[in-house]
Amino acid sequence: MSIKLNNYRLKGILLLFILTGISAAHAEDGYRLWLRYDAISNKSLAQSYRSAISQLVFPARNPVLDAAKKELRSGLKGLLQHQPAEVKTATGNALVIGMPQNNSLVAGAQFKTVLNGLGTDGYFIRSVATGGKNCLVIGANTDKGVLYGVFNLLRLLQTNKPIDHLNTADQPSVTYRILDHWDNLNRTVERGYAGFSIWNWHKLPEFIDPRYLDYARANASIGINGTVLNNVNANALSLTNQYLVKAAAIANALRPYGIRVYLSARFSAPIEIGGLKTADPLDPTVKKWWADKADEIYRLIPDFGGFLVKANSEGQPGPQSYGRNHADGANMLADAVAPHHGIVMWRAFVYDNNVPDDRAKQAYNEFKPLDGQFRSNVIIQVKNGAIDFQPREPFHPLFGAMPKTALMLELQITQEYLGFSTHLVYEAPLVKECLDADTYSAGKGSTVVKVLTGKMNPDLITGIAGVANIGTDMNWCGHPFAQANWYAFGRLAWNPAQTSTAIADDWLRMTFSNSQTFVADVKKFMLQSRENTVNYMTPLGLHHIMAATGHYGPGPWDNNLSRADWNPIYYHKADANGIGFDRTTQGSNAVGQYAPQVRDAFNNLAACPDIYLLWFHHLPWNYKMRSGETLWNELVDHYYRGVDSVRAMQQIWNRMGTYVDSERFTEVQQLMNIQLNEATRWRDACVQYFQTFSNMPIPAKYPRPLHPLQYYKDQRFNFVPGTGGSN
Ligand code: BDP
Repeated sequence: MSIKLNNYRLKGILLLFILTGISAAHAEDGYRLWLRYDAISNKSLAQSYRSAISQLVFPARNPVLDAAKKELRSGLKGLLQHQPAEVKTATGNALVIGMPQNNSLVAGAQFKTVLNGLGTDGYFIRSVATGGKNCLVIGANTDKGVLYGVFNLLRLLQTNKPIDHLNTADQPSVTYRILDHWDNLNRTVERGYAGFSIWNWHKLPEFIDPRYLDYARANASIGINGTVLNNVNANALSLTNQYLVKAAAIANALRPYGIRVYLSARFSAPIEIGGLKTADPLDPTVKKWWADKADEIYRLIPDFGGFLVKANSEGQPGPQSYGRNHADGANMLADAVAPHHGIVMWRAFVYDNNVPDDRAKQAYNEFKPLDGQFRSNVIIQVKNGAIDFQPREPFHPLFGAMPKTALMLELQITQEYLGFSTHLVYEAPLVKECLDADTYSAGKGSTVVKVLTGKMNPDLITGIAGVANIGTDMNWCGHPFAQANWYAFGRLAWNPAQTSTAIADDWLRMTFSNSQTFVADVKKFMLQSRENTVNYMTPLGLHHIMAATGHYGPGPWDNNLSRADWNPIYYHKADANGIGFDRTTQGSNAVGQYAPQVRDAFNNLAACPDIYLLWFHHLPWNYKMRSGETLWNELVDHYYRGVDSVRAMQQIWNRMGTYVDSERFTEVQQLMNIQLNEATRWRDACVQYFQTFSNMPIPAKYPRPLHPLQYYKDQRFNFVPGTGGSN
């Protein structure tokens, strides 16, 4: 008896050991992102996958194909607990992967047409019966296409999709799909909320942090093919040989995953590191300096992507400092990289405190007259809205207004204005709102996405950029759900037609669980989450009312920064008569920058959507809304609704413990508590502040604010992340 008991005890200890071993190997700290590759729990499904992929034909003779093969092998091993036999020619059910030049099946006549339409990055996946066996073929014209195809197959397995009758072909809708890192050489990250920069400049070039490879894998899995390593507020030192050698080491690490490296270039670098007296773009010595610099860079990084430039904006130097315009500056750099097939991404985020005009109008005013004057390897990088990555903005009027100029969309993945990394905000709906907006620039249906994807002018290069939310935090993005924004960015850059729902669905399955209940419930609140945040921060078209310093929390009363257009009161214009920025034809006439149909829709109160109301109109507090309520009551209602929806989200999440590992479950719970507190602060601060102008009561049905207005005004937050350590 006692021997038996000991035996049980031993077995128990052994079991415990194995279990802890397993969980330690897979500590769910979020590091694995959406590439977790845990065994598929549905046994019969896993078995059917195994028998469909009993053999593998995958000749891999270069670094990109090697990377794809390695990923496939580790994915299959994890998901199916199985390694298919590798064969030269399939003799059973097989996965056959290749390009026409290295695989006779892919080279066959049946795939000619599909391959012709795939371009460089596309791929097809097709189930075919050949010689009595079933083969699943992934084919592409290039190794990169193969890489993307492999990741797509893995996604199908990870999300438990059928793979027996596949017939898909896919290719990206834009050429340049880029992450912009606002990372400084000292490893602080401007507007970064997930730790320090992942680029370890001090230890480069010798030390290649394994994170670089996982970063590359994650990006390749969603189709991202470029990364700008350094902040747009650039330090000229990043263009010195000392740092270029380090950038080259990163480029080498990322290359097998199809990712090219770009650098933000400080326009005055010829003076700062080149010893020249001027950075005038028309000066021959300056031109030569940049041409030589480009040659030097390409010697170190043969596939260097090009430059990103923030010029004459927020104190950055630029061509205007020399009486030249943006085209002069961009073209000079474009000429320097053109012989190497590089591009210049020139930002349109410009506004000038000395120009007594609505900030929302200034980018258009400066860039529109230059339409058609940029070199063909220049792409103008335009933020989704005309102010600055706000929780909600109408689309930027430059989209559609420069038909002869390549424009790329700039999005902000990092949540500078969306609650940093403590608020759960799924950004795909925000992105879609911009992509689907109709510019009417060439009649109905001239959507932003058509402009971006070259449908309006096929001669132009195309791209989408997102400001990264990545740092050294173990889970990369600070909030487990912030990973969804990195993920969704890549998926939408690849294919803007995908829905927010479909992307959330995939991400949840890959990141957490394939359980129907889990996916359905959590997806629902993800899709709602951005609207929640708009409600408790900036409802009805309000914008830029966050605390002026550090942009953390509400600060609608702030009015002490040196520039008028950095202060919240500039934007909400609340007074005894009402609230909102009059951008109508009677006001700043920012509406006049849109095509007539859009202009009229925004200009006329009867047509202006409620979501943009106070963006375009200054209205009295008792203005009667569509709902029949006064503007004041409706504003208050949005703030309260926003907070309530955070609570609703918490309630759903609290039921999800059985589907999620305890680490991430608890982490999200704790972050949601922070979000609830901060949302409540936003609500109570804003409602009471605006009440000082409206002099109208908070309707009795709502709970009273937790503290008086002065309490919120008096709060100071030191060391807010993302400000480079300056406060
Ligand atoms: C603003 C950020 C600032 C950036 C700027 C930009 O607050 O840190 O430098 O955008 O895009 O939103 O250049």
